[in-house]
Amino acid sequence: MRIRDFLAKQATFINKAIEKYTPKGVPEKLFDAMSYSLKAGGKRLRPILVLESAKAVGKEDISDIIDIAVATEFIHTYSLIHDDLPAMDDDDLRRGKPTCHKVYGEAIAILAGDGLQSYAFELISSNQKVSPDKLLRVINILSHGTGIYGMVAGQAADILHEKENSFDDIEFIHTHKTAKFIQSCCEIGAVLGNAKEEEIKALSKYGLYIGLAFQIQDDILDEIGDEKKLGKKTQKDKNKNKLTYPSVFGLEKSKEMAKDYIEKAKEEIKILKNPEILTEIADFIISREV
Ligand code: GRG
Repeated sequence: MRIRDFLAKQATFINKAIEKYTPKGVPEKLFDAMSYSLKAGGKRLRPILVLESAKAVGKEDISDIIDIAVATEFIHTYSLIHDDLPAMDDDDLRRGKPTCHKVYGEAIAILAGDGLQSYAFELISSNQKVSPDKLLRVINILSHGTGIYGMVAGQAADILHEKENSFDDIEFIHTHKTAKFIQSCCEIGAVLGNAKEEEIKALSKYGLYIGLAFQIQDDILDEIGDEKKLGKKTQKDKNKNKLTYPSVFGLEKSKEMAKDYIEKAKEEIKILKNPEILTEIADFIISREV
């Protein structure tokens, strides 16, 4: 099966799981806003990486960790809702649909994001099948990768930076805003798959490298991507004078750099029992158009 078909099948599987784990019994408008953004589509890459990383180290039955994979998509959706707010990127369209705050207003959109974030950790800590020590490690990895040492730090740097065309700035932003979360998902899958420490390290590096390549590809798509396919406006970063790989290194060099990261990622996972799918996911990251 081609990797695109495989990923589409996995996304359908994750969508069903999202439906199952979407929190019930919350005020109606808050529920509607959370569920609107969760159902708006998306590649579901982060939960897929959790599950495929676990399988790559030999886990065969993943039925006990699906809620944990879903929790990563809840965090991702929160970050997109907040990223689209007027105070941040100020976007009207996401995944081809009006952004959460355009439909439900800013206050409810902020709360929907907050709710998804905290519920993600409630969901993980409520898992009864994985041992408590493993769950604690998962929570530590995820909060580190998405919080003030990861995604939130990167978002702050992205907003606060003064454009200097410096490699250090752009590397910090991309590593923290995007790559660390993706890295966390691969590490979490490794931990849940009972990986040895050297395998966790290999998946951690794999995650970091594909995460960096992922954001470089995002920058490239912002520059030359198709608005219809992407479901959002392009050229936004350029118009806002944001620090991106193409703005610092040019388009061709950016493509080369993304490819180099993908080669390094694939090299790292050669030691794993089943590296095939993750190898194909790595290649997909820089060939994707959405
Ligand atoms: C703490 C108030 C507050 C806000 C935080 C941290 C943050 C908001 C936003 C940063 C997250 C962000 C937008 C990073 C960019 C990463 C990126 C390329 C997102 C798009 O991911 P895809 O392509 O999206 O996986 P789909 O739609 O496929 O799920």
